[in-house]
Amino acid sequence: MSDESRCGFVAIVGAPNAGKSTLLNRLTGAKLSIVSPKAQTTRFRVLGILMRGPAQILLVDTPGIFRPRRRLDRAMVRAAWTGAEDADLTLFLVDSRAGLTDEIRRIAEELAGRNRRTWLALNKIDLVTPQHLLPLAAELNQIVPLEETFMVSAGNGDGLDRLLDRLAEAVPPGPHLYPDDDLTDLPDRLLAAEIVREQIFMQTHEEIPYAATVETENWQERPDGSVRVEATVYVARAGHKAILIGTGGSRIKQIGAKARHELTRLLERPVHLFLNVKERAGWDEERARLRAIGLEDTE
Ligand SMILES: Nc1nc2c(ncn2[C@@H]2O[C@H](COP(=O)(O)OP(=O)(O)OP(=O)(O)O)[C@@H](O)[C@H]2O)c(=O)[nH]1
Ligand SMILES: [Mg+2]
Repeated sequence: MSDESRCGFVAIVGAPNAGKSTLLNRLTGAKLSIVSPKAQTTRFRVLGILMRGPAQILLVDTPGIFRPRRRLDRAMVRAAWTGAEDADLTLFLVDSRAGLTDEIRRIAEELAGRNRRTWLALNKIDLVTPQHLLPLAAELNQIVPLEETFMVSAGNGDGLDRLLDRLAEAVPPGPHLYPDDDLTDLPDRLLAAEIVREQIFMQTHEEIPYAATVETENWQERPDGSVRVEATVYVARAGHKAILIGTGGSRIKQIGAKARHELTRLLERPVHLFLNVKERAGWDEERARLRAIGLEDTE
C-alpha cells in the first residue's frame, strides 16, 4: 500500500436487518449505531470514521430500504439513497441466509439503475453453508454489476480485514475530512435518544417499536462530572403509552435502567436518565419530529 493520503465515503446500503449497523460498529470498534433483531431499526444516516494506514474511510450506515408507507418511512428510505448518492462507493450488504428475496432483487435493480460504483458483501456467513454463497453472488451480479465481492460476518468479524484493506485502497486520494481520532459526528444528545430507542426495540414488540420516537429534551453537565439527561418518548396512541409504561411503570423503568447503564458505558461517566412518555398521534407524519432525528424534509 502506498503512503499517499486517501479519504472517501462508503455507504452501506441494503435491506432492513442485513446487518449494516452491526458492520459499522464492528469495523469502527465502537457502538455508533443501534442494533436489534427487528427490521427497520436505523432511521437516519450514521457516520463512522475509520483509519486504515494513510486512508480515512468514512463509512455511512443507512436505514434499510423497504416499501415506505408513512412520512417517516419515506424519509428513512430517502436518507438511505441519498447516502449512496453522496458516497464514492456503495457497499451493498446482503443477508446471505435470506438469499435473493424480492426485496433484495428490487434493491439490486434500483442500484443498477443508479449506475454507481458498487461492491457486494454477503453477510452472516456464519449462518449458512458455503456452497450457497457463490451462486447468490452470481445471481446478484446478473442484476447489478458488482466490482468486488466479499463474504463476511459482521457478527464475528470474519472477512472484514480483507474488506478494510480493499476499501483503504479504493477511496480516492485526498486530504482527510475529519480529525483522525474522531469516531463519528453524532452528537451525544442524539446518541442518548438512540440508546433509549434501542431498548424500546429490544423490550417491546409488534408495532410498539415502530410507533415510538425519542428526543432528548434536556442535557445538563453536573459539577461532579455526571450528566443529567431528560428524554421524551412519543408514541402514536394511548394504548402504546400504557404498554410502554407497563404495570406500575415496570416496563419504562426497565428500559430506562438498561439505557442508563449503556449510556454510562458509552459516555464514560455517570448518567442520570429521566424518561417521559407522551402520546402524540401522527408524530410519524410530523416534519418537526423527523427533523429532530436528523431526517431531511423534502416533501
Ligand atoms: N449471526 C449473525 N448475525 C448478525 C450478523 N450481522 C448482524 N447480525 C444480526 O442481525 C440483526 C440485525 O442487525 P442490524 O445491524 O441491526 O441490521 P441493519 O441492517 O442495521 O438493520 P436496519 O437498521 O433495520 O436496516 C441483529 O440481531 C444482529 O445481531 C452476522 O454476521 N451474523
Ligand atoms: Mg441498522
